[in-house]
Amino acid sequence: MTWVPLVDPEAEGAAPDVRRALQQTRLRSLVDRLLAAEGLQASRLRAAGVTAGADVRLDELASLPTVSKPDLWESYPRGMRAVPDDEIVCIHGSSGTGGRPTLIPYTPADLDVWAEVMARALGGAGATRGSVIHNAYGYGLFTGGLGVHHGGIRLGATVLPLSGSMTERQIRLLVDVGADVLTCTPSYAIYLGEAMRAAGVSAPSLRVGLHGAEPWTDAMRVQIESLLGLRALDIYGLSEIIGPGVACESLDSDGMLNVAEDHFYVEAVAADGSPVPDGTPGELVFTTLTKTGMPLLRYRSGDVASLAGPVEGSPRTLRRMSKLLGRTDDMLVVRGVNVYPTEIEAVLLADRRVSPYYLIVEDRREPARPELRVVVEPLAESGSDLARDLTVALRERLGLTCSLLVVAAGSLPRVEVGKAKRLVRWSTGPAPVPELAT
Ligand code: DLL
Repeated sequence: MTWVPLVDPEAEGAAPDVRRALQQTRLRSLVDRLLAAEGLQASRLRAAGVTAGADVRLDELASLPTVSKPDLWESYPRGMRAVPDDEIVCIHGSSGTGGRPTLIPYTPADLDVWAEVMARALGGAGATRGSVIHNAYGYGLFTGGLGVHHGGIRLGATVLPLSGSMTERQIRLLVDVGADVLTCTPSYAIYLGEAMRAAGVSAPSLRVGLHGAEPWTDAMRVQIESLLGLRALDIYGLSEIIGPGVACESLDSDGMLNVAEDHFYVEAVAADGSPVPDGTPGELVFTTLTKTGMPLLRYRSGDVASLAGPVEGSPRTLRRMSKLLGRTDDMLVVRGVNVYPTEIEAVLLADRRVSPYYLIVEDRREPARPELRVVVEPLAESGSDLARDLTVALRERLGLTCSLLVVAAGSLPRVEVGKAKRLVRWSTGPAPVPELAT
């Protein structure tokens, strides 16, 4: 194995006991900050008998209370802030529920941490000060675009802030500017690669891609690598914790993702909350050791992966996580947008023309072009505008274009006993309803 130089040897290459001591110190200071903020997490800590950071030990972390997404939704729109408003310098977020996004406030110190972990992620992928990063993650509330941007600049590379879409222009710049690093969702990487192939052009300068924000498989990795002629690596993150850069595969991490665990302590737990051993899939639980704007102690991410130690003999001593294996809840991530089936249901059922029989189909037959299909039955004479109106309403609520199909009343399967199945994941085999086959 050729080891890739570390961006921050002191952090990425710390001896495990040195890092653990740092994590312990940071955990105590985090608990003190949470207690001083007197919010929900302070109440939960006090209820668990914690009155000061000095009370907590890293090896007893699993006995401390957790927080989860509904707690964040409850705190909308301010978020679970632990500092006065004038210390917040920006807000990012992702889709949530009830039409409310999950909003995350950042202080300058948080942006600094974000830039640092993203710079390390890019460096682990082989990017250097001389690199040009073609950044096609969306810029905006979504953390993808600006997260990569901060990290690229911290590394001293050149960032091209393309954001998503306008593929023709993206291809032109890929060819003309000659980026060596591509950052975008895996599905967009395939889209871009296919568009380049169709246009008969290539971008030989590309060396590596950092792809994440949505589930992707090794089959997609092979496809991306062959279409774009680069090495495709996985990058993971979530807005609640910081955004991209919580963990990232490096050229030398043997297919797993190095977790920036000096800032984001990671645990993997079973459904009952008990820790699972390394190598066993569990729900990832993150503690933001250094965050100040909205620090989280033991955030249950809903993401499932397994954990492992570093590659043997590697100067990179961080613990690693596998590619994501799934989610504990039923949140769908389609083209980088998080969608809850309940959100779709809310839109459908708000329309008086729609019957309560509907089906949400997560169509992943073409992994690079995941689609959300929604099949509805009209209640009575609905007119020809129903599909169009629902598409608009869903786009407004979810930030995602779904493909709507209105079928004849009575054609969707009814369930007499047990729970109705309103969500189907379709990756192979026959259409879940015959009308979708056409
Ligand atoms: O997607 C942050 C990000 C941006 C990561 C760019 C990587 C690249 P959210 O919008 O808050 O943040 O969505 C977070 O997306 O809990 C996972 O379920 C899913 N997800 C993120 N990265 C991956 C990945 C960003 N590499 C949610 N593989 C997370 C699979 C991922 N799923």
